[in-house]
Amino acid sequence: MIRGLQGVEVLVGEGESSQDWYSQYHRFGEIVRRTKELAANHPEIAEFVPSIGKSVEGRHIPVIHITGPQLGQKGPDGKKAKVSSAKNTGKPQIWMNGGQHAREWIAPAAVMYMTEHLLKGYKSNDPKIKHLLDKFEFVVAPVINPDGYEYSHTGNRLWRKNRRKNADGTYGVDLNRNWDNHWGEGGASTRPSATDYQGPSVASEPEVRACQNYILKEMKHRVAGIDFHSYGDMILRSKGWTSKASRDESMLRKMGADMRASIKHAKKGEHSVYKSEMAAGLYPTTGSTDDLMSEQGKMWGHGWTVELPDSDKGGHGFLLPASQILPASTEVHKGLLSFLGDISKEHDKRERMGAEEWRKEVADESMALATKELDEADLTAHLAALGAELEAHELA
Ligand code: 0X9
Ligand code: ZN
Repeated sequence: MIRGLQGVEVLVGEGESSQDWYSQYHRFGEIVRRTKELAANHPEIAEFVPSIGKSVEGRHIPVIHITGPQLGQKGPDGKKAKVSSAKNTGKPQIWMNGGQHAREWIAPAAVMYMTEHLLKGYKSNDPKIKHLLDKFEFVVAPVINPDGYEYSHTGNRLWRKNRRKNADGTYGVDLNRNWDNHWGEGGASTRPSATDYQGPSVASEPEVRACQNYILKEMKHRVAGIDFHSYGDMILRSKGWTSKASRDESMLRKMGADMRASIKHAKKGEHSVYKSEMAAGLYPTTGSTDDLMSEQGKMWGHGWTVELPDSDKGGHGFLLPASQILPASTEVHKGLLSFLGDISKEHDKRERMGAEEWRKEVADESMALATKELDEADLTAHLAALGAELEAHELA
């Protein structure tokens, strides 16, 4: 209970009227303004990057870097930081983004909430958050599809894609089908008018190129990432382009289950029940963010997709009422802390064992898990056959 109260204090005690800010959805400009303001109010632990690239219509896509203070401290690479900066500190980096799909308004809102909680938690000496920020550097992009997001406010509330003018006169590429991972291999449409149009070529969209370049070129110490969407209450792990399990399945499954459990326990009686599953279990897609982070990005903690809820009781689809922003954000924030706690443990283990040994252990555990499941499936099939045989015998 005390911990719960502390959370509230962090939000109310800051003079930025946080509770109010999360009582409505905001336009892109306001989200950028607030991100900048949050960074300015926490200069020792945050750095606002105004643009990692521009959208089709020319909007700048900003990110915020967040980490424990660096001045004069030795980073994990043994080098002393020359200036106080929250950017490129040498610490393991975690990417988070919202707003890849325009209409999924809860994603930018929840990402802002989590960002704010990391900053304010550090300031108020929350031990868990302090530990995480001292250890990791976060790179957060609240809205990576600003044109689509704006259009969902001004044109069509249910718009999903960006605002590219396609060759046939229709609009929009589904950004989450356009990334440089197995692009064009299925699970996406080649029809420009389709909501899941993959685009004319791989990474054809400037929004995708901006994020992809930043992740692959600027984030040299990337270890994990989460792409927030809605809706469906889901924690989606690798892989997304094929239903073949990842060689890291044992670790991923545990992380997903832990995250799910911590959301379930976020607030007694008033939580969403998330499912934890392989992304391709929902449906396989190609050209998606999560797989790019795991594969091209080689993040050992993988790329994930989280599908936020469509209400406490279900039924609003993408039109989650603004009154649900805080409940949905609070619980997913608990999930994020669990996710980061697990990443932190694995990180320590990996440092202790060495990357190669660690990788081997995770792969061995995953293999054992698969074998056990095969055995169990065999046993189930065997028992079923036996049952049928007995039944036939009885009937005879
Ligand atoms: O289809 C998507 O892009 C995501 N779902 S949504 O309803 N928000 O559109 C899920 C993507 C999951 N990841 C992969 N399949 N790779
Ligand atoms: Zn989505």
